[in-house]
Amino acid sequence: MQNSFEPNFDSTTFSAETYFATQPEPPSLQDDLHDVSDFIDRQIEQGRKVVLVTSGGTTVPLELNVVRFLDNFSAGTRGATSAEYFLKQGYAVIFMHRQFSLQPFSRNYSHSTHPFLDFLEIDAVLPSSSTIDSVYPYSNDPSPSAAQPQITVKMSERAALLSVLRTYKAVQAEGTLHTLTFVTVNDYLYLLRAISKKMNNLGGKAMYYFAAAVSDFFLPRQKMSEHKIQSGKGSLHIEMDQVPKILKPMVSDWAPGGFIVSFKLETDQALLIPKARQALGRYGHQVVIGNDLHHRKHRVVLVSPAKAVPSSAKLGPDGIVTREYEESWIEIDPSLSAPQKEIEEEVVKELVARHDAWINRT
Ligand code: 9Z3
Repeated sequence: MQNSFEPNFDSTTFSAETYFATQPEPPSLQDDLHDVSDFIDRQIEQGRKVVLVTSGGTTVPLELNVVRFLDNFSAGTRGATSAEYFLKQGYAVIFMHRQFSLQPFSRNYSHSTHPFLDFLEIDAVLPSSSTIDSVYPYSNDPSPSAAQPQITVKMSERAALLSVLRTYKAVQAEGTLHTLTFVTVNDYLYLLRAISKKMNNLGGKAMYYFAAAVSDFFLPRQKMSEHKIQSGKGSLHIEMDQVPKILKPMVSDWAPGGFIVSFKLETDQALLIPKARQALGRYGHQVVIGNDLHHRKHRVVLVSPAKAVPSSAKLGPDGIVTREYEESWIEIDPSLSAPQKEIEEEVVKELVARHDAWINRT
């Protein structure tokens, strides 16, 4: 008896060209592109390496007047954390993220895990007649007897906040972080194409770090209902098309000069290496980082083509050499958590070393 759900697939696949020829350009694209182009030109003048970090999940709207949508799992932790470490390594960062997902620096004070109101205190010099109401008045118009409140940061939070704030201000002063947002998978694809083509002017100094969780399926505009899908007629059947595999045009057309790192997310760890190899074999980019959902904060695997084709390389039946791949695991002690230790620090260090070696390759 079949005990697991096996979806049915047909072979309808949109090529990237068909996708862009049939799906509408987001209204904000040209403005976004104008700003990001200025940023890239400035980095070229200053000779900096630039990394495009994508982060957060894409949505797939089910209606034109959207009420319902499918979403992809991602809080944006991987992308936002990695962006900070790339900045630390001297890169300029284009941070392309899902609207309202985590962002570099402010991610340390997320409203759900570390709300900033909880580490602020109201200190006041209390007049002897004061009541709790005069210190914490609900009104903005305290009575004349009220103490003059001062807002301070709890002692236990100060050192960490100062460190985050200093780096944040330094990055702002240097102008090395540019953020822009997407919501739908369509926004994501259009932005990615436009930014990568522009970044190609950086030559080998461009790195792409695709940590966003991108939908594999979408509903073409032509098949979408204009208004909210009505209930009351039984179950809902939606047939979705496959999102084009954008790593292919990335490598061949949009960003052939860049160093490209993609992520592979699986829930079955045994699939990580085979799927990562498969992606490298298909698209020919530089690194796939395999992460499994439950251990992604402590363990990842970097898979890349072997440096030299070894003598043991096999000739396939068509005479093509079967590629050989290298894997290196990065692990941190699972008992340590942010901010003590973050795996992204090690991942970024390793990628920067590989990017430099790749720039200097003969
Ligand atoms: C990832 O695998 C990211 O590491 C996570 C990060 C989404 C797991 P969080 O934001 O999670 O820290 O909560 N991103 C890539 C996922 C993806 O869509 N990969 C595609 C695939 O696996 C290909 S690039 O097929």
